[in-house]
Amino acid sequence: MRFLTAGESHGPQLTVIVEGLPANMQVDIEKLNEEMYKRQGGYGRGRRMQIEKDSVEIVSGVRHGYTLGSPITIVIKNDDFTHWRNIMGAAPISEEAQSEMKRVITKPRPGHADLVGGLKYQHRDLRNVLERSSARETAARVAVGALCKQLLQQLDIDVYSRVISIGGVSDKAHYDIEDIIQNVDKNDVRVVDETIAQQMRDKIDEAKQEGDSIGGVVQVIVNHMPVGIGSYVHYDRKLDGRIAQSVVGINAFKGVSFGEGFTAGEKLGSEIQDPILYDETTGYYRASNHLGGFEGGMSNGMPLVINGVMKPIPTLYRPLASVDINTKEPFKATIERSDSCAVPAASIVCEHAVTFEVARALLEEFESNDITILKQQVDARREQNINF
Ligand code: EPS
Repeated sequence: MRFLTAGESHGPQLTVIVEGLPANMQVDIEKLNEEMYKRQGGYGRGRRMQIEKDSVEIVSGVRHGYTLGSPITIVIKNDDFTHWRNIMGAAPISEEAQSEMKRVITKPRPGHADLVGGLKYQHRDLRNVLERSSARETAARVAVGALCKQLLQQLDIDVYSRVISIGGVSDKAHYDIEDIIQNVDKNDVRVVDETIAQQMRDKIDEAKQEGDSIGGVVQVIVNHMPVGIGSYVHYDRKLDGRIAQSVVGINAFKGVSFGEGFTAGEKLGSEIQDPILYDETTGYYRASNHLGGFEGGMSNGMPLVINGVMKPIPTLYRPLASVDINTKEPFKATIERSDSCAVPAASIVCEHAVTFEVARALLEEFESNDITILKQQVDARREQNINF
């Protein structure tokens, strides 16, 4: 399975083509849209999300609610385009109109792709860079992940996400999956504990008042994963490795870890490996899950636990020093509309990025032209975990 996204932040639409999902899989468009709306929410988002209503339109590959096995095309309209029609249109414009055109950007923002992207692609209007490097693209990645989530649900695999920390305020406690399911969607910072949620909101308000932005850590959990997805035989088939690439490919993500992650480096071997046990009805399992469900780049049957860190968004109302590319003079002041914190939304993006990679690996592992045949094979693998 593969996908390609296209679209600029203030262009007419985002488009995604997904190829490789099995045929005869039920697709629930309302549920797809629920995931899309979740990404738009979260405390600390800016005004853009009041303009957009990200609902998907499927224009190929699904008929009467079921996949055909052919490429699926999803369109997400940018409602903000009505304000940008002249600036973002595809047709050529006169030189005069070009010189009068507002919103030409020559002042790169530190931490964004602006300067390096302009230099690399020879764009002297840095808008040509930021329109694509914008996190608007993550809406398309959520649409793909939401389709894959419906596939996983039909294979009894569930994916959840939550926020672990924002601006240093943490909710690192270990919760049962049920607690996570019951609480995070009710909460605009996507944490389980409401007291911590309020501390996070205060932290976001504080940053916003100071014209600053704030980052954090998110966690994704994949439950009821069959054993042996991914492979130890080559680095580029390791499922954790693929997930790492996908997560760090999300705008502003600077790192990824699995299970106990970097703290593993501080522990003894006996403290971090998960002892193997056996139960007659469920088969092999681990006494703990320090490794986050991965051994040798393969799922070991325990829940997958993936953590991702998002840096604070670089668009600041209190800008940092930079240099105008026309005058080469220092400046300190372009104010762009922005979010002060997008960590809750990023947890949804991360959830869907992981979902895609898990689905992709499953479809590689098993014969997957048809959903029923795929299900039979996944069930057979679960049986193997008992019979082996
Ligand atoms: C973004 C800047 C803001 C965010 C945008 C990402 O957009 P605008 O410049 O239009 O105010 O709202 O995020 C989205 C549009 C989205 O859908 O998440 C940026 O520079 O990355």
